[in-house]
Amino acid sequence: MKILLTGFEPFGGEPVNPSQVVVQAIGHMMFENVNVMTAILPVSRFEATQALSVAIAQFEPDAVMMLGEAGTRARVSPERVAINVDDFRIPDNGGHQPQNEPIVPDGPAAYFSTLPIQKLVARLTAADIPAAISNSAGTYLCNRVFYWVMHLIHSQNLPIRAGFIHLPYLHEQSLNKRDCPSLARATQIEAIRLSILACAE
Ligand code: PCA
Repeated sequence: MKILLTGFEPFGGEPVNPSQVVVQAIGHMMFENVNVMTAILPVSRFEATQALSVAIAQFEPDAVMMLGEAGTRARVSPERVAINVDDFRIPDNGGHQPQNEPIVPDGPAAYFSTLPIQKLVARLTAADIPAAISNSAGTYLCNRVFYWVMHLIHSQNLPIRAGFIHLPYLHEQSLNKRDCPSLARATQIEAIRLSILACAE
């Protein structure tokens, strides 16, 4: 089985992005029966979706697991749904800040994740890793790439399962913030290793 695993570069003034750290660590691991390909996406509206389209065309994966940072979350959060709206709270790294614009004009309002999100939460929880399904991926880059990939799969009828998982801050990011949740680097890496194994079953 081939899985494309993606993360994002840092944004919003943060020195690192947990999704980039996790993707790079997983990229060095060996999996039995799973061929993991990785890509780090720019936090820039059109470049991010372009990079994803290229990676999917190149790798022809069986599954796409996209990761991103959600700094306010305390848990690893498989997302349930992607919605057809770009409404950026802050400009992306390319300076774009669309307000209330469709990602795909005339596209459907939303797509559900086709990753086994209940199973992922159960596996992580069983491994003592805080996890919960999230019902909103926001309206920034993460929701955008999630929607974009689901639309590509549906419109081209591709045999690919796909979804998005948000990660909390790493401890190093929360140290200078008051009462800010975070998870250890090793815990986040293990969460995604277990998620890949669960998806490959
Ligand atoms: N998180 C942002 C975009 C990049 C990232 O890692 C988001 O949640 O949309």
